[in-house]
Amino acid sequence: MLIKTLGNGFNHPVASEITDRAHYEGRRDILKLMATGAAGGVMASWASRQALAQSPGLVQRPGKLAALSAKPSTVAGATTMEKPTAYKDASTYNNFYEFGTDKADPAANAHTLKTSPWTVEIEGLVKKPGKLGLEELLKLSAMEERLYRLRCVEGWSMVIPWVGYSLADLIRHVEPLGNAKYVEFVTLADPKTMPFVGSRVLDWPYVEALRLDEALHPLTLLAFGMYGEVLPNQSGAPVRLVVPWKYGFKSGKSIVKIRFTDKQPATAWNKAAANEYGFYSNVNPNVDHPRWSQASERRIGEDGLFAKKRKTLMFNGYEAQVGQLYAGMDLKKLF
Ligand SMILES: Nc1nc2c(c(=O)[nH]1)N[C@H]1C(S)=C(S)[C@@H](COP(=O)(O)O)O[C@H]1N2
Ligand SMILES: [Mo]
Repeated sequence: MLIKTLGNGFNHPVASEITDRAHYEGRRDILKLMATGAAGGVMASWASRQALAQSPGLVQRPGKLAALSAKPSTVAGATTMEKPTAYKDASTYNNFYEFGTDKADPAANAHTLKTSPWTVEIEGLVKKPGKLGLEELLKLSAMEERLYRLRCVEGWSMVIPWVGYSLADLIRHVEPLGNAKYVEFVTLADPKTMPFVGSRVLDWPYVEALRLDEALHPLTLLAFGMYGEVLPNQSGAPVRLVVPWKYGFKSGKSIVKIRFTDKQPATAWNKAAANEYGFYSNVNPNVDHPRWSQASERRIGEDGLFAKKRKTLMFNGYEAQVGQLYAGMDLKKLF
């Protein structure tokens, strides 16, 4: 049996299946079963997935949500021919410093994150400030699936099928004022559920920001899911940003506030080490990190530790789509 219907209306693969079937390809069979009704049709409400998301276990998957059913994106550049990273790798090797600084820490610790109820507050230079509940956010635009490369500043990369919609759809909804030039993303900092908030690694909350035109670029994704399912906590549930042409740290996880400003916001990594992490942080193989090269990268799950690395591409391979945003800028100075 592939699918077990939980009392709370949640469908998910049983544990023994998960280990073998953690790959994206495998999921398709499961979805087919669900579509034919063989698995029991009831889709979970947002709240009812809590029980599962909070159970510790590295590759336990949160499951599907009707609101997340997505069509492949038609946005230019939103799909790559590259092979998606296995779910198991993408969900157990990442950064979410609120849960620890080791790559395995977020998957091991983020089960304490409480993702429901959740609101995102819209602040600053907009016509329509206020709070948006997660359900409102989910309904704001049509969900798309996008296969994006994401490259960490540390030199590893992944290819993940995200589910969400262009952040631009939310921005247009709240109507920025003429003097809004930047968009700041403030993420959750809850010392009760996030064991490392309070450590001195970073100045909490984790804050990131984009120039308004970067935020409006159709590739900038407000993501609610990955691999056709709700985001697992360690990947930034219930809502995060994905900015594929910038280093991973620009993509804030578990966002609680979006603020429109006229001044360039101070961002967490820039405050921590301004000489290492600039405001733009576009993936640029020609600008080394002061302590290491950025010319190549290791694809998680595919290349072994000693395998030949891949060449890192300018703007992480999205130059055709986003290069224009930086016309005339000295990207060595404004790194
Ligand atoms: N709130 C928050 N968001 C965050 C981080 C973090 O520590 N806290 N780490 C960033 C970094 S450095 C990377 S590489 C990506 C990793 O995200 P992933 O789960 O998509 O791999 O999340 C980014 N977003
Ligand atoms: Mo990163």
